Amino acid sequence: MLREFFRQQLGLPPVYSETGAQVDSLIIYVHYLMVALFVGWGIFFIYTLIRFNRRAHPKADYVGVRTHASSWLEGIVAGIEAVLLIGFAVPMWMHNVDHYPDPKNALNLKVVAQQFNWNVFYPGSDGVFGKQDMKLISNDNPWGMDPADPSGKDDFAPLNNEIHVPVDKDVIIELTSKDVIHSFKVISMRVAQDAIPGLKIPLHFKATKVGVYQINCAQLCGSGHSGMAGGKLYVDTQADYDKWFAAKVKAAADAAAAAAPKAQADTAKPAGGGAS
Ligand SMILES: [Cu+2]
Repeated sequence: MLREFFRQQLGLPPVYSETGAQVDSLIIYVHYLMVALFVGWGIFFIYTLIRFNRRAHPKADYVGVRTHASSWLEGIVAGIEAVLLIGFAVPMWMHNVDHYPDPKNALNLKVVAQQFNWNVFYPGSDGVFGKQDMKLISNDNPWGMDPADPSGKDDFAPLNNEIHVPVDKDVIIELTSKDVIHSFKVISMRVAQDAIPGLKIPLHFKATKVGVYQINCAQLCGSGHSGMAGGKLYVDTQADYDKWFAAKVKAAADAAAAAAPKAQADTAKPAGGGAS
C-alpha cells in the first residue's frame, strides 16, 4: 500500500515490461530513504532551533557536540545506501546482464537513429540480416545492403519511426546512430540506451501488455530533437504481429520482383552508349 502511494506521489508512469518493475522498486526504495532523511533532518533542525536558541545560550559554545551520536547516524545512513547499491542496484543490473535473452528465441532488430527519426530494420522471414558494407552506400542504396547476400533478399526496407513486436516475447535491439548521439527511450518499458555513432549497443526488453507506446529521444540531438518523440512501439498479439509481418515480407518480395526485370534490363544495355 505504501508502495502504491509512493508510485502515485512520484508520478511513475505505468510499467509494461518484465524488468521495468525492478527499476521502479529501486526508485521507490531510494525515495523511502530520502523521505526518512528529510523527516530526520527536519526534526533535528527544529530541535536545534529550540535547544540552542540565543536566549538560552547568549554565548556560543566553541566545543560543540560531545557525543558520537551524529557519527553513528552518518554511519547508519551510509550503511543503508550501501544496502541499496549492493543489495538492489547491482543485483538488478547483474540479473539483466546474466539473463540476457537467447537471440535464437528472441526477435532481433536493428535500430539506427538519425536526425530526426528512427530507422528500424527487420531480418525478414529467415531471421538473418543481409550483409551491409559502407563501400556499397549510394543514393540508390543508402544502407549499403549487399545485393549478393541471399539472407538480405527477404529483409524489408527500414521502417520509419515504427517498431512492431509481439507481446510476451524477448526483443533484442542492436542500437546505433547515423550521425550524432541519440538515446532510445521507451518509458513504459523502462528502457533507455544511448545510440552512439560507430558503436552497436544491444538492449533488450519483454513487453507484457498489448498497446502503442511512445519512443523518445533522451539526448538533445539537434533542432528536430523533440520530433523523435514521434516514434511508436506497437506491442501486438502474436497473431496480429504474424499477420503484419507476413504482409511486410510479401510487400518486400513483390517490390524486389518488380525491381528485378528493370535491373536485368539495365545490365543488358550495352556499355558506352552501344554499338550498331
Ligand atoms: Cu535524437
